[in-house]
Amino acid sequence: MIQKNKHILPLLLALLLWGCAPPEQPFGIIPRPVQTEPGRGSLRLSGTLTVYHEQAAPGPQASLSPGQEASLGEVAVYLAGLFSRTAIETTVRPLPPRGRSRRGIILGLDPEGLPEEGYRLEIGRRRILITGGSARGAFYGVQSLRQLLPPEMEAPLAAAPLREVRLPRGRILDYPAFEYRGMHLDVARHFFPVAFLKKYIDLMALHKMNHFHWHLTEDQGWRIEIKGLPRLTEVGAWRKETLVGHGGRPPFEFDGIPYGGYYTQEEIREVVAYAAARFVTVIPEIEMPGHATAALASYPSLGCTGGPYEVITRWGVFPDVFCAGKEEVFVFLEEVLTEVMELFPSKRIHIGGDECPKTRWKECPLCQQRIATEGLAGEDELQAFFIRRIEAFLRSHGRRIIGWDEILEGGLAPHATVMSWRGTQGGIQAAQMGHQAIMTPGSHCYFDHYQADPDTQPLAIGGFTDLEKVYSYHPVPEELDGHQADLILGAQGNVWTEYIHTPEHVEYMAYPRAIALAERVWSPDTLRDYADFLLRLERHKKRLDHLNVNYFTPSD
Ligand code: TNX
Repeated sequence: MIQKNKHILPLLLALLLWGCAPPEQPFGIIPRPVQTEPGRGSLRLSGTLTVYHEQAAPGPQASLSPGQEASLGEVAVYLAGLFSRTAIETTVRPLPPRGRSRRGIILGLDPEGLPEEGYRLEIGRRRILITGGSARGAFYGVQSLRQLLPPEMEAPLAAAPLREVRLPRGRILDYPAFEYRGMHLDVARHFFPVAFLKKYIDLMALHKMNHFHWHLTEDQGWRIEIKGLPRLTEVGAWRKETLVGHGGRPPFEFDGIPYGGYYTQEEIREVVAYAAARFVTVIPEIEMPGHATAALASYPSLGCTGGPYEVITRWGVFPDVFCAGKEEVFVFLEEVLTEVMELFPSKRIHIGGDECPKTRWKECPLCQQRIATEGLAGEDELQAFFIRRIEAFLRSHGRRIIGWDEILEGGLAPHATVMSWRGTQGGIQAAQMGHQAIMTPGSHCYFDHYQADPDTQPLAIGGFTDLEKVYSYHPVPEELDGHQADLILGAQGNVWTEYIHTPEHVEYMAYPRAIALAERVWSPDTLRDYADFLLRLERHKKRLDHLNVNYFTPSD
């Protein structure tokens, strides 16, 4: 009897533990891969490691010119770079013919067998094989592999470099559910340095996000150098002071401290190239016709009244907007957009279109004249006319526009993509009209909202969107199916910065909510499992710690 128990007890215990084991979390990768097949044992890497890639070696010039996507060779160099803080020495080489059985890491391509952004990752006994539908897909395979490597490898200052690394054996097949997986950052209400933008982009890439929406112009500041229009940054990039506390209603209190900054064209090229090397497309936003006071302060004749105007020092929606009756406004915007197109190779350019009060237009003889000569029904149609003209200009240069959902009012410009922010209705309407849409509803995707009890949190704009709510979001509204559902390109997290002054605070608001969204836009809905996500996130936090990310934790 006693003898028997000896064997049965551990067995029972094992069964019990197995029963209570957390839901299967193969490899712990975030976003969760489509298919995983864990193997037995591990692969040990030590000493020297060769990263092979099918394709020619990268040229001597390390940085990418705009519009050019990184090659497989460049992905191999990026991968080798992940080992730079270990004692493992890496070499990058083109794969010799019939060399697929070599030891090391092999990057290959299978454009026929995989979606463009998809990949297969196989960790075998002797080698690691990453096959992408394209270099982009291979890059995502590398990001998954990165998450299997020890988090200490991310640390800027590793105490003692690791001499060896063990990886769990197995296979992964993975590809995204949505083609647009975005994060936005408002650099106009508060300005953030290039070094931080690079970190922001790096974090996006780690979670397989692929669009950075760079909100560059606002009432409170113009942040992009336009060579032909120097006053935009001489005047428009600076405000005399900033509101203190919440801007809901007067009396307002100001800090009396001048504030501003802008990105030179050289810096913008640097950010765009940095993002391209991580397969992140940068979408610039130039706001029009509203949220444009900083531009009007620089060139007052662009407004209906002719000014004078001042760069705004508090938050909200302001009445002075670009005049829709003056030809010079379109000449100005075409000049701005021509320089913008030279800097940003993205197919889509965001032209804002949100929150444009019609107060000035109603009283402006030139706007009223435009309404008459164009046979427009009123100010809403005048806004639609404005957007349509800009859309036609950009389309004649091979670009498409994205606009906030207000661009639906008064008639949608042809080929416009709608960014649905006032709920999901704008996205639904756009898709029903045969237009593409990107979902960023305030209810689930606004990371400037509170994520915990406001009494425990730094001042925020309002709202309440916790991690679970973000994770519950599915970008395709129930109202749509078939072809209309396919027009929903994906979703984006927005970080408006009225109440966010520092990079650390941006991270606090964006993380981990951005990770929850990343999983919802990458992983199939059938794999949605919040409990499993939380378990993986807990482990993933070690990596974020080594990356020095100031993410929010519920106890804060
Ligand atoms: C609305 S979202 C705005 C922004 C504000 C944001 C604050 C959108 C198109 N317009 O100007 O910063 O709310 O949450």
